[in-house]
Amino acid sequence: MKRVALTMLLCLPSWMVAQNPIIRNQFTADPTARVFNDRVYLYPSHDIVPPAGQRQNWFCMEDYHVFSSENLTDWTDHGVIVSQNKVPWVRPDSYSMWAPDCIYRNGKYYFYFPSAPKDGKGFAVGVAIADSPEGPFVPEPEPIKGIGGIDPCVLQASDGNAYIFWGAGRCAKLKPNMKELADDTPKEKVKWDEREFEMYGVNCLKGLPNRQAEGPFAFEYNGNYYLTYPYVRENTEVLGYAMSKNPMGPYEYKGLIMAEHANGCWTNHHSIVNYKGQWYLFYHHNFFAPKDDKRRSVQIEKLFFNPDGTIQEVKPTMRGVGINKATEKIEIDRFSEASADVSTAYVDTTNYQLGGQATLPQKGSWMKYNDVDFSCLSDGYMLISVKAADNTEFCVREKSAKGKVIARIKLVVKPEEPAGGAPAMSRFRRDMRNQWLSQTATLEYTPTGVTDLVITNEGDGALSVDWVQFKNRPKYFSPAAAAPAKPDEEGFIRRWMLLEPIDKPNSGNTVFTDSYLREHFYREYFKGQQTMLPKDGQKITAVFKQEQAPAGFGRGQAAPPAVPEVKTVKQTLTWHALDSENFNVKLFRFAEKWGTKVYGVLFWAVTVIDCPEDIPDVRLAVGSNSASMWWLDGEEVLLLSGDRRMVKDDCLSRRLTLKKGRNILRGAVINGPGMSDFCVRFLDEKGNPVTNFTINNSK
Ligand code: FUB
Repeated sequence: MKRVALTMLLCLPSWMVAQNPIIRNQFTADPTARVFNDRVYLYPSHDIVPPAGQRQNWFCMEDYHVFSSENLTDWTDHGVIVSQNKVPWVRPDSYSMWAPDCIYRNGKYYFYFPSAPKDGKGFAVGVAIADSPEGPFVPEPEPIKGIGGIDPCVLQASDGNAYIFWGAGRCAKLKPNMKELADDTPKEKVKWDEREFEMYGVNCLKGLPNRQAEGPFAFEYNGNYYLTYPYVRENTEVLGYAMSKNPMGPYEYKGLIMAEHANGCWTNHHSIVNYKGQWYLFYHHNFFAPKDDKRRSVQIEKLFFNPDGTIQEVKPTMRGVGINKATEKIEIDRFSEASADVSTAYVDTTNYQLGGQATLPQKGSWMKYNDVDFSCLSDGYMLISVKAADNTEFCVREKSAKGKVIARIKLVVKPEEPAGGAPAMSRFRRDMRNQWLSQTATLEYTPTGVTDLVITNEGDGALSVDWVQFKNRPKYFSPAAAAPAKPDEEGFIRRWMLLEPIDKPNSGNTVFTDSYLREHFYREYFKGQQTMLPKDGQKITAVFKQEQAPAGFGRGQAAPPAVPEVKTVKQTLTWHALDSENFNVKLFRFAEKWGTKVYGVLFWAVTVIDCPEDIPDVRLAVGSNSASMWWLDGEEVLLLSGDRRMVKDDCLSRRLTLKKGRNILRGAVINGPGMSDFCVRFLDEKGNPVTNFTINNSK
């Protein structure tokens, strides 16, 4: 039984979206959010595309789903809870399951919903009851007597009573059974369009702006009752509110919660909820169907009160609420704020689900995206999807348009190649103008915790941005562990003391002849170069004479001039005790992280091999990129010259003995304008890896 329940749970559709709209698997409107059992439950109505012959160009809804979330980012669809063909009093082909509400009282969940009754015109309101917020809900056989209208909302007041409000601007007390209006509910005759109706309850919108008012949402906070509701101010709906000291009024109008939707979406409908100390406004907009305002989607914004209890107006955003992990692909065009000149457009107007892109047209344009969590990023870089027409420069900054630079990117259009000349370095091919590019950028600064990102256009051209993502670099090294290391299964030695790279420009790898290497490896760069047993974090000062690199030094450059200029170089460098994640020790990555240069450098590596007994007749087997030299206990045992790739066991030493106790293995690796790494192991007479020793260099 348990297994069945778990399987069902695992099958529930769920998704992660810390942006608006929040529900991505269907259209949703008229959201009522409630907090039950420390989760937010969302009871919206469910817009569908009308089946043939049904409610064309009108609201069309046949059932209700319930959704829930613990963090307003991860949402689960718990499926259908009530549908038109399972409610005894609802006309099964009416497609009129409009805005609902759900409340918890006396150990039960009461789901209130309007629909078209079988035996009449207009709308009635019914209730379905469940033991859990996710259902199953059992509908009452009859609608609630006395309520003619749509959009029920139940207020549980601190006076102990429950009051029901509905779209006709009425409100009445409920009986404790929550299924009937109180016996003393007043009635009045109301004229509408020359017709006279008998209305139950009181007119709570009396004296308030109320043109085409509907969708009331009433709540209590800090001794005040709030009646919030959509009405038509000019041509389409706004969300307004009124306050009172009594649940049934009279209410005094206070102002707007949200203005009209800028794109003309006619309706808005909302609820207000406090979750974990923050107030939120749930509302709807037709982002996923911009040409059809009867197909809507739920959005959320934070809502704030003024000290006097009035509500601050809320601006709709595409950002919504919820926290994005920096390592997610963040649709940054759904910004929380932007300079007035920033515009957005759908990426693909045949598929609105693909979202949008934002254009920052000029120097000074900016957009802010709040609440990005960097705690998942340690050694990171940035990927950003951008489109530009010409050379441009932009930054991702922290918190504000003047904030700390996280990454800076210059997009430089490659100039026409001069005849016969070397191609200029460039990041942006001419034919890639106005194309979407994924640009990679190193980080100048990595924020910590949750912060806001601001993209600033700092160049001369327009810039469009689609998404941004921060990625952790693959881990190449970790600090050497305290316990002695063993060679890996293949005998490779992965624990090394590595010295930050010494500046040693080489005009190319072709210069790595035996004589060149001997001259440069035996040159003294720092004291104790051939004898020291460094400690983790130990600093040394390297002072040495160095030939100046020829102007324009780089890949494919001709040999240096015959009589090079010589200068004295002084560098303060640190030793790092590291365990390599790979069998080959990636010096290039080491230099990226701890060095000032990655090309034209010389690395020193030391490791200490402790043997329980003499191990005779072993050979040191090394592969390195580019060239390297190796010494065992001060004696040169191997030179890998020429322009090499790192290949396992590329060169083997003569027979050696690893003596009982401590053996010091030292290596120097040099590179030109290319990668640099090495792999080292000992092989026995049969070519099998030697593994019966430990490596203890961190001591
Ligand atoms: O969703 C159908 C109707 O549109 C609702 O009942 C109204 O509040 C409006 O949002």
